[in-house]
Amino acid sequence: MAPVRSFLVATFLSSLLSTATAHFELIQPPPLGDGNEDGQVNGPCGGVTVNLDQDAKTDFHVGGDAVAVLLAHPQANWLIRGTLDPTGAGNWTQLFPIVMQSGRGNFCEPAVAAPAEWAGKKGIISTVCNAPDGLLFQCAAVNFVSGANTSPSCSNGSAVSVSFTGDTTLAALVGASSQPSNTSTNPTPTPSGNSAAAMLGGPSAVGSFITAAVLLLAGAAMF
Ligand SMILES: *[C@@H]1O[C@H](CO)[C@@H](O)[C@H](O)[C@H]1NC(C)=O
Ligand SMILES: *[C@@H]1O[C@H](CO)[C@@H](O)[C@H](O)[C@H]1NC(C)=O
Ligand SMILES: *[C@@H]1O[C@H](CO)[C@@H](O)[C@H](O)[C@H]1NC(C)=O
Ligand SMILES: [Cu+2]
Repeated sequence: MAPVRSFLVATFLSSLLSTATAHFELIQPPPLGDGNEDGQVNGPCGGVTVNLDQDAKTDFHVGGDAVAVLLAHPQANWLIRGTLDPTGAGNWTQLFPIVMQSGRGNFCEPAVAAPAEWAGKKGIISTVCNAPDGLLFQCAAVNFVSGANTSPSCSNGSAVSVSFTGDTTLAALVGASSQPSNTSTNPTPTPSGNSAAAMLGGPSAVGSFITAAVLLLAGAAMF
């Protein structure tokens, strides 16, 4: 390996190590809490006590609205869930299939839907990150409103790729009705030429795990 190249690799690796303690941020809807990441290991809401009567709330359209996060780890799985339970203690409903993010940076899912009957009620949107250092939690207090947000303003980081995945740890954090009936076996992924984006647009998650793995290996091979 040429000296310049090994220097670049060393610089890259040390930058990885220096950010290894960072977790994630919920960007949209605006999160509860003071942004202190130390509490994030505590469920259900990152150590924040929720008070839906007093907490500042933003509107969340049950027909589809944006959930955006910033991941400081190179890879993690995401669960997006919601509840009307004013404490966040339970009754969590899964609002989007579990996905794996590869690459640090922003992930924005612009059309996360909630049950239609939640419109007109207050509740909590929560993102749970299954990261290399464990489960990490953040919550947002919202007013669920009818309709869909047709102009969500958030974007994906250029280094970020996202694909459907299975994660029994995350699946266990939502109610039985929204869990897969059988989490002991995952369907065998089959290779696919579709991009992760195309797969996220449709119901088929098959092959996304392999897609993500290939992308990771391709990234590693560059060094
Ligand atoms: C949880 O959901 C059940 C069924 O919808 C409901 O009866 C119960 O009151 C809910 N509990 C809380 C704390 O919201
Ligand atoms: C889960 O799926 C496997 C394979 O299809 C099956 O053998 C097993 O009985 C299922 N378990 C449950 C609890 O449904
Ligand atoms: C971000 O990427 C995911 C996965 O490809 C995609 O579903 C989503 O629509 C993208 N977000 C935006 C704002 O384009
Ligand atoms: Cu972390």
